[in-house]
Amino acid sequence: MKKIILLIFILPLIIFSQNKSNIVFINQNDTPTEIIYKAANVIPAKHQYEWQRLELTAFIHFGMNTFMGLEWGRKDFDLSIFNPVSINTDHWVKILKDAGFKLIILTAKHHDGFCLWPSKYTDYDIENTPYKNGKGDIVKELAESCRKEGVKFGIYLSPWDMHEKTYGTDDYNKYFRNQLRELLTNYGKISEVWFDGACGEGENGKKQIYDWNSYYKLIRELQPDCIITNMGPDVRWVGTESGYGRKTEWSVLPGNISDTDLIAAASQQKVLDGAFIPRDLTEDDLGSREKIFKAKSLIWYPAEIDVSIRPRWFYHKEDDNLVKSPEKLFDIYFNSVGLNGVLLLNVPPNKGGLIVEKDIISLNGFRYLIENTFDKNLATGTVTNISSEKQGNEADLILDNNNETFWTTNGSDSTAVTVISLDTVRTFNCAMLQENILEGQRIEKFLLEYWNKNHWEKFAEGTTVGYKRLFKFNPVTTSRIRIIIEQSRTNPTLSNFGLYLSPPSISFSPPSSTFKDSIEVNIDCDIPDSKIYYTLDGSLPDSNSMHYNGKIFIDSTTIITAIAHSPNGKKSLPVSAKYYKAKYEIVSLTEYSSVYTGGGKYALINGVHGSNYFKDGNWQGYHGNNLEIVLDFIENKRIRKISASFLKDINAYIFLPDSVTFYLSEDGINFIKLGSKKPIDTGEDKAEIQTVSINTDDINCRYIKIEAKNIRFCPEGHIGKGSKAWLFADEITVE
Ligand code: FUL
Repeated sequence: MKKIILLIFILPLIIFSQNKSNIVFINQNDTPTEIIYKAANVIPAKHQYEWQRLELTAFIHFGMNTFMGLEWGRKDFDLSIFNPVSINTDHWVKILKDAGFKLIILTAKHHDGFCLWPSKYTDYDIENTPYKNGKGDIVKELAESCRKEGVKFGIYLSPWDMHEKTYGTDDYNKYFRNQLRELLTNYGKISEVWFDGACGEGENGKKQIYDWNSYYKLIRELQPDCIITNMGPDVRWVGTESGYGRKTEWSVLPGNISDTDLIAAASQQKVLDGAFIPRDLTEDDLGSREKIFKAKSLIWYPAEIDVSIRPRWFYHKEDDNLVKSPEKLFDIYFNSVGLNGVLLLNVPPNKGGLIVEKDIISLNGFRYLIENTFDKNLATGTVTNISSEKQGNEADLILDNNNETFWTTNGSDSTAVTVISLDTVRTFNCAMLQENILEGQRIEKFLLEYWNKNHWEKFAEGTTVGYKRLFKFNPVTTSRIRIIIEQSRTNPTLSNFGLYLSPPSISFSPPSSTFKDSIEVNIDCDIPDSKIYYTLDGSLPDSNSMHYNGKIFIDSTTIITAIAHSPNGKKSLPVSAKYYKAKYEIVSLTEYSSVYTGGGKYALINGVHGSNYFKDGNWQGYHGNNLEIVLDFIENKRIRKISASFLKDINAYIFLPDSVTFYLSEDGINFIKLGSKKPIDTGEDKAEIQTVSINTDDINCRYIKIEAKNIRFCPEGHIGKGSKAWLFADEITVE
C-alpha cells in the first residue's frame, strides 16, 4: 500500500516536471499522438550519451580458457598452467588505442569462475598460479595501462560461476556482490560492467537466481557513472554476436520498470536510468510504433554490438588464419556504429599474454580504412530548397560537423526536405547522417537522392538514423544532393550530414579455391578506373609490380596479392587470394554438406590440412552419410602409404568414422580391398584429429577408393542422442 501511495506521488512528478527524460510512462488514456510525442522526447542519460559517443569499444577475453584451448571452461582447472610470461598490458592498450578504441573491457572472471585478480573470497584465482609467483593482478595491470593512455576501463564479471560452491544458493548473490565490490573499489574508475546472460549449472548442479537489482544498486553506489551492459539497465545486447546490428535500430524501447526501481531512483532525486528487469530483446522489431503503443513506459535503451576479431572469444592458435580482415572489420563498422550502435570488438591475447601479429595487422588496416574514408567530408556547399527550418536550428547546421547543433522543422512538420548544392562536382561512395539524440530519436523513414543530369535519383534510403547512420554504395558523381525525411516522430532533427570516398577495395572472382588443371582469375575494384597491381609470389605489390589488365591464368598453386590505386590518389590495402592446385582427379565423391564444403570438391586433396576447429573452412562435412571417394592419379603411381584424417568434436556432434576402408584399382572398375581400420577414440571430449593410415607395400596403381563409415546417429549418452551425426574429413595423403 505504501508503495502505491508513493508511486502515485512520484509518477506525475517525473512526467510533468521534465520535458525530456530517459524514461516516460504511458497513461492508459494517452492517444497515439501523445505516445509518439512522449517517445520523441526520451533521451539518453548523461552516461549513456557519453558511452554512445565512444563508438568503438574493445573486449579482451583472457583467462584459463586461453591456456586450455577452451571457450566455456570447466570448474576445476589445474591452476599451475596459468603463466602468461610475456604479458604486456601496455602493449594491448597501445594496439587498441591506435586502432581507435576508447574503452577496454577485460574478462575479470569468465564462466569457469577463475579470477584474474586476487580475490579475498576465493582461492580459485591468480594468487594460486605461477604467474609472478602468485603476486600478479591482471585487472590492476590493465586498469593502470588504460589510465596511463587515457583509455576507459571496464570489467566483465560472469554471473555464471561453475566453480564457486555457493553458486545456486542465495549466498552466491552475496559472493558475487563481494567480488563486484572488490573490482569497483580497488581499481579506480570503472566505466562499464558487462553482465553475461549465460546461467548454467554450478558445482552442485544447481542454477542461480541472480539478484540483479542488488548488483545494480551496488554499482550505482560505488561507480555512479558506470554503464551496466547486456543484462543491465543502461545498454542492451543487440542480439547477435556477428558484429551486425538491425537496419531499424531504435534506442527508445518499451520498458518494464518495476515499482521498487522507480521508488529507489526517485528517492535518489535523479533521472531514472532505465532500471529494468532483464529480458530477451533479440527480436527484429523492438521499438516500432506498434510496439510503443502497447508499452507501459518507454526507456532509452541503446544497442551494443559485440563480435570477436577471431571466430571464437578466446585465443586458439588454429584460428590464426581466420582473423577478420580489415575490410570485414570496416563492413562491421558500417553495420554496427553505422546502425545506431556501439561496437564491442573482442581481441584475445594468446597464452604468452600477447595480442598476435595477425590481429594487429587487421586492426591497423581497419584504422587505415576508417581514417582514409572519413578524413574529408565532401558535403560542403550550401543548403537550399529547405521545406522548413526553425529559427536557431537552421538547415545549414547539418554541414558544420558539430553533433549538438542541428536542423529541425517549424511548427508541427514531421517531414523535411533540403537540397545541398555542393561546392563542386564530387565523387563519393559513403554517406553519414546523425540525429542529435539529446533531443531524442525521431526519424522513421528517409531517402537520399543525387541530381543525375536531369532528374533526381535515389542512392540510399533507410528507416532509423539515431546517433549515426552510415551507408556504403557504388560511387556517385554529382553536384547536388537531396535529403528527404519522409516520416518522423514529431519534428525530425538532423545534426550532421557527410559524404565520403573510401579507399578502393579489391575482390577476386572466383575467390580463394582449389582447382584441377588451371583457373582464370579476375580482380575487381569498386572504384572505376583504379589501377590494379599484383604479384604471384606472396610478396607485397607496389606500382612497379605487374599491372592487371584482364584475367590472370593460373596452372599451379599460387597466391595472388593485389593493390589498387584510385584516380583520386587513394590506395587500397593489399589483399590476397589463394588458389590450390588439386593433386589428383576425383572420379566420384559422395554428397557433402553445403555448409562445410572445405572449399569444394577438391578440398580433401589440396595439400591444406584442417585444424581442430571445425569451422576453419578446410573440413568437408558429411551429415549422417558416409564418405566415399575415388581418386585417379591419371597414370600408374607407386604407393607406399595412404592416409585420411578425420575430426572429432563431440560438442559439435562430430564423431570419428566407425571404420575406414581402403581399396586399390588398375582400371577404376575392379577394386581390391587393402584393409579396414578403426580410428582409436581417446575418450577425450576435446576436439582432436585422427589420421587413419594403411601401408601398401610399394604397390603400383592408378585408382584408390576410401570409404569412411559415418556412425550415422549421435550415440547413447550424448546430448544429441538419435540426431544425425557428422563425419568431418580433411586431407587424404598418398605417399
Ligand atoms: C557469451 C559467453 O558465453 C561467451 O563466452 C563470451 O564471453 C560472450 C561475449 O558472451 O554469452
